[in-house]
Amino acid sequence: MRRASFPPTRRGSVILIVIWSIAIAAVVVGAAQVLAFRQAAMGRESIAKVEARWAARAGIEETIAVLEYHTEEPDATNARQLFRDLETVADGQLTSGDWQIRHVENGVEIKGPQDEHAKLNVNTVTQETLLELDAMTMDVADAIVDWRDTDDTPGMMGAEYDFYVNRDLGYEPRNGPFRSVQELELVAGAFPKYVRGEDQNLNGRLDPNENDGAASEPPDDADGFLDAGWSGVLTARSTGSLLGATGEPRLDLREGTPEDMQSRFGVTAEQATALAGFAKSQSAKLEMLLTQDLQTLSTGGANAPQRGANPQGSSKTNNPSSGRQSGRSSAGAGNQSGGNNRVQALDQQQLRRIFQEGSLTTAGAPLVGKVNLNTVPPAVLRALLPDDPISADAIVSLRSASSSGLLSISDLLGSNRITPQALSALSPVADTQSYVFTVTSRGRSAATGLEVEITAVVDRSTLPARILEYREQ
Ligand SMILES: [Ca+2]
Ligand SMILES: [Ca+2]
Ligand SMILES: [Ca+2]
Repeated sequence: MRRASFPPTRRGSVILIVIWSIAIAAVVVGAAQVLAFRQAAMGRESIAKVEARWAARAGIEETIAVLEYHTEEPDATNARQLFRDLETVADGQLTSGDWQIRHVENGVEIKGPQDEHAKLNVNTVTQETLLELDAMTMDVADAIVDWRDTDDTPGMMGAEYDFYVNRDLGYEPRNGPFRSVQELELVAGAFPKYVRGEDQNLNGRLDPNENDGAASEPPDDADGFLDAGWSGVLTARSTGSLLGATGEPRLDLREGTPEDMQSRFGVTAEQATALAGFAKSQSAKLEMLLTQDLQTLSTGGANAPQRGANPQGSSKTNNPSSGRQSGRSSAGAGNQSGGNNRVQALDQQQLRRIFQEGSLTTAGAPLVGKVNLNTVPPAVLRALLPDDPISADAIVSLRSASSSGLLSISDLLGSNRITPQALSALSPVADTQSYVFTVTSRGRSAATGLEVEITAVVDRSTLPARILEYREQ
């Protein structure tokens, strides 16, 4: 038997070719593997991102569902229920991930969305109240008012059209309402360090870069508390609502018949007629019922000047329905309010229902976003009542003493430590309802821990609730 054999040199070159082939194959396989791993990793990451994103989104949806439920089926006897229900959906889990909704109160993160009605509305806040804010100066307060007022006349130290144009800033003052708190940064002197404080991304949460001292932007004091600057106390989002505390459209005292008022407010026929008589006056405002008695108001007392601040102004006086009212009121007024019989004063329950279910609007006037007396931080309350800290503190103790919270601004009449002046100052800007919330929901993928955050500003003053702003990061 003869074994096939090659000459030594040929054998060597074959071995070399084989080794080379193996080497090349190894390189090719290796490269393919790296590519495959990279693609798989990318795939895993994008799956994780989708999981985290949908978890965050689920938190937003759950919150919207709670907000809409409370608009449709409000609990008029408990001002805290909405907030309790929001807290129960602040954490949630899906099979592929979970979410967390938090906001900051006194620098500390707590469960649930941010109530925009815990802040002052930058479109109605007075210059005096602005000056109570940290780091606010007279020139900036004036410039903020100039930015939103319709005229081109600068306040004492303010800034109007000429200021912005002369400095070639590329924009002019809006001369209309601020649309967001970010817009404040366009105002002369309102630098981001004041507007945002440490909350650089304006999500109402303390992010790692906002708590590391000078290591990264923004500068912060690394103390574990979020100082959100003016964005923590000012909002452009809060709004009023045409719906009352029971979910029915509010009854306008100028439109409703005495019979309507009797059934909605639980007042007597006599009181209803007096209310209609009071509402006839163009200068009548609902809050006058807090500080003056119905008898005085129904016999022309509404024309007396009112004490206290009135940031909305009362210049708009045209009312297209005045003809209808006078016809209606003359039908009811003949028998009672003209005579000398004193109209019975409104009791606390009646006042509460009038403030919960009634309105006294000027045609065309915008719905004012008011602070919610149940959620407004004590410091903001004191900014609204700078000369009257005793009343401010009395409001805080009154609300803490009640398990259901304050149900109407008229509940403040229950404390003799709250002065009538404080009531007059607060009544145009304070209420006991919240309609707009900023929901910052952080979703996390269960498999990889990757996080996606969604911030949505939700307005529940009408149904369906509207998303006013939506950001993802
Ligand atoms: Ca202006
Ligand atoms: Ca932040
Ligand atoms: Ca800090």
